[in-house]
Amino acid sequence: LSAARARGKRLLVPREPPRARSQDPGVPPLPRQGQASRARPFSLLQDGQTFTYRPARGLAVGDPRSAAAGWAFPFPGVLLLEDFLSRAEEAELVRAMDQDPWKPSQSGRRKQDYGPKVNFKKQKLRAGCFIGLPSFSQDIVKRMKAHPILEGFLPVEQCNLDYLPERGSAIDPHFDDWWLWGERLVSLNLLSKTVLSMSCESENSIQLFATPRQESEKSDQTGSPQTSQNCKNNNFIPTSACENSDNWDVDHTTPTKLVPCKEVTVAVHLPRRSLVVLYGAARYKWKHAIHRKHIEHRRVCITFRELSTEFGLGGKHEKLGKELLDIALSFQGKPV
Ligand SMILES: O=C(O)CCC(=O)C(=O)O
Repeated sequence: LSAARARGKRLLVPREPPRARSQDPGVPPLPRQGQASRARPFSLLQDGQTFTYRPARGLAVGDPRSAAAGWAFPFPGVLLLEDFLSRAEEAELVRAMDQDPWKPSQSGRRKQDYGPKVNFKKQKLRAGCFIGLPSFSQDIVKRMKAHPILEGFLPVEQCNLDYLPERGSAIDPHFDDWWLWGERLVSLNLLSKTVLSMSCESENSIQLFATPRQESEKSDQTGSPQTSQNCKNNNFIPTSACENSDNWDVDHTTPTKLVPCKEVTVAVHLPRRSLVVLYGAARYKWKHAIHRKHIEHRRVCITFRELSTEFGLGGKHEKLGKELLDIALSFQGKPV
């Protein structure tokens, strides 16, 4: 455990309670408001995928074919690493998973769980028949921890999900539990690309900024994201772009406008064999979902979750947390 985590401190962004804020979600203070708005109709409800996340810039950029074209806002809390696994590693992983039975789950999904027995409603937790994460995850966990954002990441649960278009597989917009699971949610996207759809139910507004001409022109016609070279192939160089602190030059002359959060969705394109981490605002302020229409072929997702600070050193349930971590990190598990 890192020193900060050992003290039970949040490493990345302070978690805020789910209360209303005047301005939202995760939009850092930028230039003065009240600049002239562009006189353009803005009926986002017709189009659920209005903004696309651009990993290289940490921005959600208006879809060029929608009314949001020409507008953008900073979207912190997403780390996307392309080509996290090789094709051979992907094939081997899926082969290993397919040797164990998949259980039917909600919304046309199938699942395999490696984790403690939890009753979220009653906030009860025990090891149950959990004997650890699977051996095939040991190297993956080691590799992901090499990334600065995942420093000290100790997964206590792994959930494999299997999506198929023929089953209409999807997952509705949701937050992952806040009592048990810690800040960072780490997912590997295997076998086919998909889109993680981010939405926000807050009553607040988002401040949009008019994008410079060249920013809009960078939007590719396929809707696929542009990814920073620095974030590719695990050769991570922590530049400001990768850290989501946008280097797009916004000043007080940039036109701005406020739009209701509820009308905005952000598409995070997940390439095959990529790893995505949700943390900070993207974890606590935005719900995430996979829509049926974004499952074109079989897709397998592996999500790793860490414990919340309540279960860490100095936390109320430190002893149980340690016990579960010892089990998880023995890497000798089978699905529960
Ligand atoms: O399939 C995914 O990428 C998302 C999975 C998810 O949101 C969950 O397991 O809670």
